[in-house]
Amino acid sequence: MQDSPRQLNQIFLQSEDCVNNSTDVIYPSYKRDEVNIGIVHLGLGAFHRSHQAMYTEQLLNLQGGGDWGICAVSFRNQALQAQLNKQDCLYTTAILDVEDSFQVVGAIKEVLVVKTQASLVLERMAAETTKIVSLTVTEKGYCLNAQGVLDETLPEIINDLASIEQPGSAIGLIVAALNLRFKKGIKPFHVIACDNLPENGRKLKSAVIQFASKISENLAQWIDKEIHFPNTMVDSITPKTEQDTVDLIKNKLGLIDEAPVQREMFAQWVIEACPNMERPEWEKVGVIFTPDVESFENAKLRILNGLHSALAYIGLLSGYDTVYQAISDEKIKSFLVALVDNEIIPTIDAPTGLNLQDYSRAILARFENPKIKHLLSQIACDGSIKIPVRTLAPIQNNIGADRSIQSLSMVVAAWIHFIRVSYVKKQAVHDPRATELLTAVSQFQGNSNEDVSNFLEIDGLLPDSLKNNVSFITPIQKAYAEIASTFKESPFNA
Ligand code: CS2
Repeated sequence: MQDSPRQLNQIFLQSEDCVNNSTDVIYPSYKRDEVNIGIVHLGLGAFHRSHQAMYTEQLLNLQGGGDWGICAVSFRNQALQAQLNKQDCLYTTAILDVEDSFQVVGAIKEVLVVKTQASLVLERMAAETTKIVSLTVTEKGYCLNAQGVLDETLPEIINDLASIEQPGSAIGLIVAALNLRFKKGIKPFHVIACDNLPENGRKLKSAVIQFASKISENLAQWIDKEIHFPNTMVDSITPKTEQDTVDLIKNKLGLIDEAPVQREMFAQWVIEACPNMERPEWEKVGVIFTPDVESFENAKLRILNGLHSALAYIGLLSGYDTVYQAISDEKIKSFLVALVDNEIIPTIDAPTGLNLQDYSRAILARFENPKIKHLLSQIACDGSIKIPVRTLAPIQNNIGADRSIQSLSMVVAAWIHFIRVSYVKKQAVHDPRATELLTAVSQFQGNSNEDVSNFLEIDGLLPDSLKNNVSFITPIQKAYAEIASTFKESPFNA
């Protein structure tokens, strides 16, 4: 460690070849200057940098370089672009476990921002050298309606359809770039969706084709025929970067990094195997390629993300701030164990060789990592999109199979309470449907049955099979009343 901290990019000045020059941290071991960009990634959140960019970095290290450098695109975050540019787009991933470890990542070669550089972004996406466009734009970035198809009433889609040369949404950018390639006779790129929604690739493909057909039917057919949109499952718990992470890197490594990321040790990436798809050989660094992504997706979305949402709403109502605090409450932990064993696992067809009970226990243990300060409020956002996938889908399966939905109903009821409490306390609700959710709870009269029924009638919130379905609504009403009367605002701590 140095006496006075060094800027992250200065560590390479001493060594022309970017070789390891410290034992405390892994540095890029390839000639970074010789790496060309082959991937454009849309959505420069912490998760991309802690996950897909890390896998790509490991491959670059293993193969001594290659043309799979990343152009990472943020939609709006000019501050992050400035920070990363200052350090030659290098950043540190802090892996927080019993023993912390650190890796300086060089895979991102360029950072662009759609808001200020839309034409450069399109140019990069349309370049022949770009073979892959990947995305982490969160569930709402797919612009889908409750049926999982492109929602053409969304303002960003209306805008992009009206001016396709100046797109602002991920779907608009993909179609505009493909249109340019199509017209110039350039082979298309393939698209890898990396967000937490079931059949992410398939849904994105149909949204892209639906959008493209409004521009040109030939373009839509070309996309349908030529482009792979593999389904994927992505996993590694990555809380937002905090000042703590910046300080940790400065104190432990003697490095000034304004834009590090933090994550847990565990990471998994499962990608649907597609024949003849030009892509990095990520399988060499542990990525699983399989025809059966669906069972991995379902297991992860319903167990990890499902338990996360349960923890978020129940934990926040109980007065906790982080996943670690909430899971340390024995009552909450026992609730989660019963929820997963009795009402989630029975709804999942396990991927071959995976024992779902062991998988769920390993996930609970991951939540118990005291070094990961994962804010429940971060997980609680966008409930109107997350709850249908994580909670309503297993509820539908259980109703169909005549199994209990008692614990899952508590999660839905806790979510409704979370919205109500946010309204009463005038706390912002981060959700694309925040206005409708807040309007619904503002009209609550204090009668649980009516309040819940009215809330669940919000247009497009529920899948058709659950609308007016007493097998669904009655247990939610009961759970809502139970939380309200027995536990007040601290349901699991009373
Ligand atoms: C979390 C996920 O914020 C959320 O909704 O459930 O971001 C979760 O941490 C990741 O999917 C873990 O891989």
